[in-house]
Amino acid sequence: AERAAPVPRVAVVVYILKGKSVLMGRRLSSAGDSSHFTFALPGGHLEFGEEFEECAVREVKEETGLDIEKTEFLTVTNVPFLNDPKPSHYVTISMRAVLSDPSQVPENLEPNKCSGWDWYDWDHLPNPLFWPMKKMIRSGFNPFPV
Ligand code: 8DG
Ligand code: MG
Ligand code: MG
Repeated sequence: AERAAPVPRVAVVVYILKGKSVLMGRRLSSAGDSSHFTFALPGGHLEFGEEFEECAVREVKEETGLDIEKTEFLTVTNVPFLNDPKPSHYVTISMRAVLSDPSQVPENLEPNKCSGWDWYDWDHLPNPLFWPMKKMIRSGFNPFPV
């Protein structure tokens, strides 16, 4: 059943770092409707009782088949999608991680939601980026360790 009144939800997204690259795929559906086909990170909704790290590991496994480690909190952003056909609002937790085994290859396990995963050089990110990511990067955000 639909909620009586909309509320903000918590999302966890993951910058999987490999050398100077991050894993992204084109979004095909779900919230952020107006930004269909934009490049975004793996991630999803925090479940009841879950740690951010657990959610990151779970969503990455569900969406890409990849096993990650060294999962770390980076930052939190406020992400309202008020102008979407079905308005939503997320408090988005950004995490970073690396592959447990660097030879692993991502699989597109949710082809209804994503066009496929690939690695993109941080200095040559693809366009168009999902706007929450674009906004973070424009404000100087960088997921790589200094
Ligand atoms: P789930 O059922 O697996 O829990 O959800 P999902 O289908 O995987 O959710 P999602 O849309 O992938 O992620 C939840 C929300 O997180 C999304 O609607 C908006 C917010 N979000 C951001 N930035 C990003 C991003 O870069 N990638 C993804 N996937 N979601 C993001 O604010
Ligand atoms: Mg998901
Ligand atoms: Mg997702």
